[in-house]
Amino acid sequence: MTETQKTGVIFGLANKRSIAWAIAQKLHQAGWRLAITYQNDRMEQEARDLITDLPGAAGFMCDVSSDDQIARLFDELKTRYGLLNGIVHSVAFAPAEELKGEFVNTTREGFRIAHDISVYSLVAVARAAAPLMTAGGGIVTLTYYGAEKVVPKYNVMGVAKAALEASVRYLANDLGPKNIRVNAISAGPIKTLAARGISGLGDMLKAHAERAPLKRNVDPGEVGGTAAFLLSEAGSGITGETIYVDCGYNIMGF
Ligand code: NAD
Ligand code: 0WE
Repeated sequence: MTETQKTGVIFGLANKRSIAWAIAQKLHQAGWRLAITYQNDRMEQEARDLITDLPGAAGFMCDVSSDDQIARLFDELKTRYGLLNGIVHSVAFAPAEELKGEFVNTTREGFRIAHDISVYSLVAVARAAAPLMTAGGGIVTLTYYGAEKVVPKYNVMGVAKAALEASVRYLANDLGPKNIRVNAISAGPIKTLAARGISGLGDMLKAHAERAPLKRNVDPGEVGGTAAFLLSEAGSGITGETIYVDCGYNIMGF
């Protein structure tokens, strides 16, 4: 197994509800060797307890707002693994105040932070990873419908996700010649840490389940399965895309 085993790096594990964790489990089941990153020492214990459950997986700290930490992480990954086949970017952040009132009140600093953490980090990670992806590979990020239609209170995150989806296309063009594919998964709403603070999330989940063709909400395992598909040979012809894993919600006009 070892000589054909693929190695992947997953950014954005906070707890067992994280989409990153659902993706880690599916990739692990598919035979991948995993490096999993968490943001800081506050998240370390919970992340490490989970990572221990996946034999062969290793945990690393990386705050993606720091060029230094990204450089050090990839130095370490290069020493440890040499070659990388897949990257999962499951990171987003905007200051809490920005997800409360109206978008028109977005501050300069809130706009900057949202784009730095949620968008630029993908570009930085892709650039650092590409030299280690010498056999080609895949990069997957997570987006949300608020990128293309107004979702009240998603505000600057919607604008950041639009920039993220555009970044996926530009990265796909740059990295395609190296046989590195870059795609986004647009997931329906899921009750994770990043969603739990949102007032009215319960109502949103209910409305989503009522309007979606599948008449239910998406399961994080379904997002994980799609990430594993995109990073597998089965996804070899797909790049620059945003794939919806939302029980069909986005296709409805009314
Ligand atoms: P989560 O809170 O479990 O994951 C978000 C992660 O981002 C956390 O692990 C957090 O530590 C990390 N993060 C934030 N700032 C960081 C930084 N500076 N450096 C490194 N890591 C940082 O929540 P989630 O719902 O699993 O979110 C994962 C991704 O999925 C995000 O991009 C989110 O926008 C996207 N998404 C979520 C939903 C949803 O409804 N939950 C729907 C569609 C897309
Ligand atoms: O991308 C997200 C959430 C991203 C997020 C969440 C938080 C909460 C805590 C980014 N930054 C922060 N900052 C914090 O301080 N989702 C797709 C989930 C989500 O968030 C919403 C949603 C949905 C869905 C916010 C408003 C409306 C809907």
